[in-house]
Amino acid sequence: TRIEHDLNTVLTRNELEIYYQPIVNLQSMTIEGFEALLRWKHPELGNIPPDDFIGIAEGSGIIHHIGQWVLYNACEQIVKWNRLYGGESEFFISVNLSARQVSHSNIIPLIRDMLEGAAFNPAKLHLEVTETLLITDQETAKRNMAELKQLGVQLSADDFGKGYSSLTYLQNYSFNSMKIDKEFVQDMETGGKGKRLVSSLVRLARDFDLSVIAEGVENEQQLRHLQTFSCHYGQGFYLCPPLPSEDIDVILIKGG
Ligand code: G
Ligand code: G
Ligand code: MN
Ligand code: NA
Repeated sequence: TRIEHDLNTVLTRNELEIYYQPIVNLQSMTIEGFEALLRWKHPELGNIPPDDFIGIAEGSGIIHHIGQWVLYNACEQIVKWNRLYGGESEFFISVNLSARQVSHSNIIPLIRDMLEGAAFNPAKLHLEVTETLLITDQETAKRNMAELKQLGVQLSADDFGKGYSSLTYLQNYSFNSMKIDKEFVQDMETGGKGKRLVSSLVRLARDFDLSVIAEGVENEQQLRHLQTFSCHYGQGFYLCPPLPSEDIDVILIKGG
């Protein structure tokens, strides 16, 4: 296909861009970190969302090159923001890893080299993984996750609750944080059990000593509910959409 073909030159043609979405502390309402979200600006097809090409990139193996590119660029960006606006507490950067990346033999040296080269505080690198991806090659994934943890980076359970066997998943991998999937956050309004589901997830996270991030916060009411549940962090269009780095600069210059 066209996408498959053009993916091969996406890096040499410099067509990828990282958008950054602030992750906000819901108590202080200040930005503490950012999620890096990949965007492909195709010269003819326009913006291609990651869901339309990540899977294909995994199939062809080019995901490893793309993943390395995201990691290096996102970390370079956060080092810059920390130097300019970080103050005493540094911002963290949260990067998505796909299945193929987590179970690839190269992931450990890749991240180790990146951390050393950038003189980057490993605890400020959060790696987001989804449970569906870890069931494909469990043994390697498990070993690599343990080694990543040894490097001092933080592991985040992305889209939590969407798959199955979520509780085994929390037991098998030593996550530092849980991201509550946006579907649950959106369901809080529809009445029924939506609110109770989210408050249970927040409590579950706390019981496992995980920090908890609610995704897809789209309005004031959702924000209030999450604050009532003492959810640590929020992320979503109501707080701030994913933006190009120049736009984040403007926000940080104004003081968040
Ligand atoms: O930004 P958006 O909602 O369109 O992202 C869609 C999906 O693409 C999300 O599930 C996200 O995890 C994934 N994604 C975004 N950026 C990256 C990336 O750099 N690497 C990988 N593997 N997935 C990404
Ligand atoms: O799957 P993952 O959680 O990694 O990806 C996050 C996705 O959610 C990104 O594609 C991002 O663009 C999208 N996103 C961020 N904020 C909101 C929001 O408030 N509502 C919705 N529907 N999507 C959001
Ligand atoms: Mn994510
Ligand atoms: Na994801």
